[in-house]
Parts: sequence; structure tokens; C-alpha cells
Amino acid sequence: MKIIQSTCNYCSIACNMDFYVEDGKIKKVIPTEKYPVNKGFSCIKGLNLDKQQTIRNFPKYPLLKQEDGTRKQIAWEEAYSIFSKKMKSIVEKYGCENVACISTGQLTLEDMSLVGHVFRNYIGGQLDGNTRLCMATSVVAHKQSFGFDSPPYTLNDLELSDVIVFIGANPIVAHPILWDRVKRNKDKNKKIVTIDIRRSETAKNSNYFYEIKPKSDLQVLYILAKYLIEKGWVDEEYIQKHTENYAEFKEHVKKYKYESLQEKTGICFSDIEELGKLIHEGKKVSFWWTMGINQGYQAVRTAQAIINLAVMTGNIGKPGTGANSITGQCNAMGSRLFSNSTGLYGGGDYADELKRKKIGEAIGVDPNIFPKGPTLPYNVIIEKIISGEIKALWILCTNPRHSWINNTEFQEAVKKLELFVVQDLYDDTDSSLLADLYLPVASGLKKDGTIINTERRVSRIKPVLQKADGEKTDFEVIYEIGKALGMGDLLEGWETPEKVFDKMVKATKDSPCDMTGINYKNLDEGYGIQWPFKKGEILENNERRLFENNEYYTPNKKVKFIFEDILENPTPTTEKYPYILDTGRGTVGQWHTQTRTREINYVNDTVPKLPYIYISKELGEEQGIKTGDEILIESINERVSRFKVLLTEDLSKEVMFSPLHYIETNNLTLSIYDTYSKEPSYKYTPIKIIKV
Ligand SMILES: Nc1nc2c(c(=O)[nH]1)N[C@H]1C(S)=C(S)[C@@H](COP(=O)(O)OP(=O)(O)OC[C@H]3O[C@@H](n4cnc5c(=O)[nH]c(N)nc54)[C@H](O)[C@@H]3O)O[C@H]1N2
Ligand SMILES: Nc1nc2c(c(=O)[nH]1)N[C@H]1C(S)=C(S)[C@@H](COP(=O)(O)OP(=O)(O)OC[C@H]3O[C@@H](n4cnc5c(=O)[nH]c(N)nc54)[C@H](O)[C@@H]3O)O[C@H]1N2
Ligand code: SF4
Ligand SMILES: [Mo]
Repeated sequence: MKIIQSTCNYCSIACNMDFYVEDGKIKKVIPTEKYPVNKGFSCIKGLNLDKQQTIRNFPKYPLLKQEDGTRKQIAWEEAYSIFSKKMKSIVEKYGCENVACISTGQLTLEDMSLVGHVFRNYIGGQLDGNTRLCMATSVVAHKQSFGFDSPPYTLNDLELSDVIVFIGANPIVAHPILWDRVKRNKDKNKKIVTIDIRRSETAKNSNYFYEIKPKSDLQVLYILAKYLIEKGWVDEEYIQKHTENYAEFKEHVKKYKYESLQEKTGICFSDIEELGKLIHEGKKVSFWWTMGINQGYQAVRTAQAIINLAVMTGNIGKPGTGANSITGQCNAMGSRLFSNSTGLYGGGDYADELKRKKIGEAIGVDPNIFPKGPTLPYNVIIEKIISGEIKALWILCTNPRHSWINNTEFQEAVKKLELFVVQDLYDDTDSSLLADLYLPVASGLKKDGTIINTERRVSRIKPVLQKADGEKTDFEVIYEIGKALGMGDLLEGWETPEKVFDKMVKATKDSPCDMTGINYKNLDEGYGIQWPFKKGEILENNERRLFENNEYYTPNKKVKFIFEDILENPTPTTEKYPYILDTGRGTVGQWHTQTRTREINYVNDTVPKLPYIYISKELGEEQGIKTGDEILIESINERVSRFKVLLTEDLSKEVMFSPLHYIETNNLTLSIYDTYSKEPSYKYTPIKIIKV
């Protein structure tokens, strides 16, 4: 029996798994014991990776939509030819700015780089990723505050911290192995703190829980900063030496009044005193945030308010500390640095002439082929499809008919396209079913490449199984499309994932994410390597954090306090729509739009088949609603969805929660975005109940 170590390509922890393979079949899957991330553990999704595409009879050949709406199987060569002819004619007729591609955080770094090369460098179209729905806020916050998109921590910091603060994050459900690292922390007196708008699984298992009003984090964080400053519980020396803009920040937070705290946030002054004391008395305090922060209308500033807190208390760049944004999809970090969408390969800036030249030379292309500026963000792509400007869309490894905010609008939008191509494992996803051309691809079990996890660790995805006749990987399909488009010489040196990886590594030389010391050979030793890792460096410690030398990536090497006045909520609740819909992950076993996790029998058998919504017991009693009832919920934009009710004591009367795993949820959400990152505000929708 052969044992092949590869990486789980669901969540951003990127556990490694040992696949035991015999006669072309996976006999068992065991979490890799020596891997520094998951140390022999994994969640149910990783353990069931062998079920991928084995239960359903999935297609191996492309499907072309016919005039009567049925789909006909066609040969691969025909599909490439149709794609390239149609795409080229649309570009000719409407201009390259009117074709778009939406990629993902779930492909390999090599797949993403290649799509960037084909679609941005060659076609010159618009390219964004579903990472916009997820990590755009953190990216902007990091760039502005730290000078580069650089999550500073290593997962080991969870084992070293004595005060661990989760803000808008529910790792027990969303990142089980991150939570495992918390449980491995040996400090008996450690304090786990959760700030959420509902008593989440993580809140229930924390020592302290602060239940705040939806989207009131910025108020809480500014008042907490004001309190710490008044008490003198800040690290003056660190602030003096390594930060800028502190005096202005100090002045800014004075504005926020303790008197209005309770009304605005739902927590009281004694909570701020308690939280302030916890942070002050902690020796190694770490702050961790995820989608409760990133998905909001003032999200970037909220993320930066967390960064400000860590910095002003000197909790950064030391073991067990940090302002730590947790990523979501397995390769969210890779897509941020290598998709060539919002920035140049390796986290470069399109406007930086010097960098264009350097990266062009490093990867062997004329820098003039790089786009002149960043891509249109996802929401503008959709708006321009609706307005009839954008005429072609290619999506890879994402299911926006289900996951996009206000998703019914997506369905309406794609009807206007002249060409809609979906590249996915399955031909029956909500998006695949709408495609003019559907391109099937093999699962991660048959792919070769790398991904970068939440702590900047690069690891290998290796083919565990061989492809069947006709089956293609994403890399092959993208490459063949490039060929059919006529890229010719431009594809020289891009033939294999390894070649592309080596190119991308060269593009990072001397940048903060310098990976010139990483190659497939040293990755194949099986421990993963975090960036930065320069050529010639010796890896003494494989669990490293950034900013240990107190130098940031800004021009003056100082971290910047960034803040602004708190905005009015663009869509507050009204008398007619008095409740707020919160959305997010429902269970460990369910992954987003459930196309993959439906293949895990245990998950399928145990999760509700119908969409469900949690409502507080109190409200249920008041309104005569019971668990198991079916109700209709209407959102402020007058869309209606049907849910099964689950009454709970974990919510306040004003808030309801429905998981994103059901398409009905995003039927209700609104087209509201953060000002700077354009990340959707998925977690705040005014709604009302229509009883059934
Ligand atoms: N099982 C499973 N795991 C997953 C995924 C999955 O689909 N299934 N998806 C992966 C991906 S891509 C991502 S991005 C991560 C997401 O991981 P998380 O962000 O941890 O998950 P969510 O449930 O979206 O949201 C976290 C919490 O934010 C809270 N919240 C909502 N609004 C606010 C607010 O205004 N303030 C505060 N403080 N909290 C608020 C919600 O109540 C929720 O408990 O999970 C990853 N892991
Ligand atoms: N209401 C609400 N909506 C949300 C969120 C929320 O918190 N609330 N969270 C948002 C977030 S953070 C995220 S990340 C998004 C996720 O949204 P999506 O990315 O749309 O969700 P997935 O189900 O992961 O879609 C991945 C698709 O790729 C396919 N696939 C899997 N592996 C491969 C592969 O190797 N190659 C190809 N080509 N296809 C593959 C799968 O079958 C699936 O159809 O949802 C967002 N939507
Ligand atoms: S915790 Fe994440 S990476 Fe690890 S097995 Fe589960 S889904 Fe996969
Ligand atoms: Mo995500």
C-alpha cells in the first residue's frame, strides 16, 4: 500500500492527510501526525476527502447548452474552440474590458496564476475572486496598517497565548483544528474571550462572552481603546518607537461616550472594565477575527480597530500575541498574492513601474502585458452584467448563484450574458445549471500544486489518484484554453504546475512574501514552509511570526493607527422590518453551498434537508411560533424565503440566524458593501416574519 501525503482543500487550516492507496483506490485517510498544523487530527471533512466525486456519477466531458435549454455532451477540443471563438468575438465587438472572470480561493496557486496569465495578461479582461466575499476587508486593512497584506501569526501562537480574544469568529464550527490548537494550550489560567452577536458554539465554550448588538464592534473597540488609554494600560515605549498617528487616534477615541455604550452596543461599562482588565493583565494577548468583522459596511475600519488595540498594548510580534485575521478557504492567501487580479503576482502593485519591470523579468514576460490597474471588484462586475456592458463571464471553482449576496440578482444577471462558462467538479450546482458551457474538472485528489494556509504556510497538494480517460484538471483546462486563444509563445514555461510555481516564487524576490527558498523538493519533505523564506535561509523554526523585529512594511517601517468616524447604518431596522438576519456557517460537516459535503453520508444524514432559521425562544413564545414550524421571512428588499424554525436560547429577540448552506439565505441578503474593500455585508439584513 502506498501512502501519499497531501493537503485538505476545504478550509484555510489546510491540514495534511495521509492517503493509503492500493489498486488505484483510497483504502483509508489518516491525518498526518508529523504535520505542524494539525498534528494527527482533522475534522470530518478532511477525513472524508476520499468521497470526493465518488458517489455521484459526474461527467468527464463538457456540456454545451442547446437552444431548447437541454445540454449536449461535446468533446474537449470542441469546448476549447467554442470558448476561444466566442470569447474573442465578444472582445472584438465590445472590448476586452467587457469580459470577466471570477476565480476562487479554492484552486491551487498554480491554477490561479495561470488563469491570471490567460485572462488578465493575455485577454485583458476583468478578473476577481470569491475571496472578495471573504478576505477583501483583511487585505485592505493589512495593506493600509502594515504596508503589506500580511497576517502576522503562526497557529502556535494559540498555544502560547494567555488571553485569546475571538471577535466575529466561530472556530469550533468553522476552523475545528484551530480550536484544537486552543485546547492544546497548557496554561490552566488562560482566558478565552468571545465577542459575537449570538451565543455561538465558540461563545459557549469561552470563559467570557460579550453579546453585542449587530455591527456595533467599532463602537466597542473605540471605547475599549479609550478606556485603556485613560487607565494608562498601553505600551508607550512600543507606541513611540514603532507606530505613527497615535496622538490623532487618542484624540479620536475621546469622542465616544461611555453613557451611550449600552444603547449602542448592548454591553455595559462594567463589561468594558472587565475586558480592559483582561487585556491589561494578560501577558500574551492575541486577537483573532473572521467574517463577523470582515463582512460589514464599515469592515476595514473595524479590522483596523482590532489592529490598533493589539499595537497600542504591545501585543504584536511576540509569541502568543497578534492582531490575527483568520482566512476561510484553503488557498485564500494564495489567491490574494498570486491571482493577478487586484494586484501583480507576489502582492505587487500594478502602478509600480519598477515592480512591473522586476516581475516581468522574473517570470519571463514583457511587463507591458500586465494590466495597467486593478480589476473591477466582484460587485461592479455583476452591476455591469446587469447594465448590459459586460457580455461574457467565466467562473472557476465558485458557486455564486448560491453564495453571492442578493443571489437572485445573480440569476437575473447571467441571463443577459452572451457567454457564461462554469468550470466545476459538478454539472448540477446552481451555477453550473445556468451555464452556456460547462467544463468538468477532476477533484483535488487528482491535482498537483500548492496552497497557502491561514498562517502563510505553503503546502503541497499531490495527485493521490490517477485521472480516468477524458478527465482534466483545472490546470490542464486553463492551459488548453490559453492555447486555443492563440497565446503561443506566451505559454512557454507555463506547461506544468511546478514550472509555474518556480516562476511565481521568482516574482516574490525581495518582497515581504519572499518565497525564493521554497520549491517542490523541500515542500515534499512534508512539513510545509511559511513565507517569507528566502533562498539560502536555513529553516530553524518552522512556526514563525512576522514583525518580531518591530519593523513593518510601510515606507517608514512603522505601523499606522487608522480610524474614522463611525458611519450610520445604511439599512437600519424599521418598524416594518424589525429583526436582523445574521448568516454564517451552520455545522462542521457542511461546506458553503454543499456541493462537496453532500457526498459525505454521515453529514447528509444528520443535517436538516430544508433551510432552517434560528429564532429566540422569547420571540417564538411571543409570536406563537414553535420549533419545526415553517415560516416565511421577508427582507427589506421585499424578497421572501421559506425556512423551518429552530427556537433557541442563544439569540436575543432582535437577531435571527440562518446558515449560508441553503440558497434561500442569500435570496434575502442585500447589496451592501464595505466602502474600501467592497466585501459584502452578509451579516446584517433587516427582516420581518410572515407566519405560515
Ligand atoms: N464547516 C465549515 N467550515 C468553514 C466553512 C464552511 O462553509 N463550513 N467556510 C470557510 C470559510 S470560506 C470561511 S470565510 C470561514 C468563516 O468562519 P467564521 O467567520 O468563523 O464563520 P461565520 O459563521 O461566517 O461567522 C462567524 C461569527 O460572526 C458572527 N457575527 C455576525 N455579525 C457579527 C457582528 O456584527 N459582530 C461580531 N462580533 N460578530 C458577528 C456570527 O454570529 C458568527 O458566529 O469558515 C471556513 N470554515
Ligand atoms: N449569507 C452568506 N453568504 C456567504 C457567506 C456568509 O457568511 N453568509 N460567506 C461568503 C464566503 S466567506 C465565501 S468564501 C463564499 C463561498 O462561496 P462559493 O465559493 O460559491 O462556495 P463553494 O460551495 O465553496 O463553491 C465552490 C464551487 O467549486 C466547486 N469545486 C470544488 N473543488 C473544485 C476544483 O478543484 N475545481 C473547480 N473548478 N471547482 C471545484 C464546488 O463543487 C463548488 O461548486 O460564500 C460567501 N457567501
Ligand atoms: S479543519 Fe479544515 S483543513 Fe482541517 S480537515 Fe477540517 S476542513 Fe480540512
Ligand atoms: Mo470565506
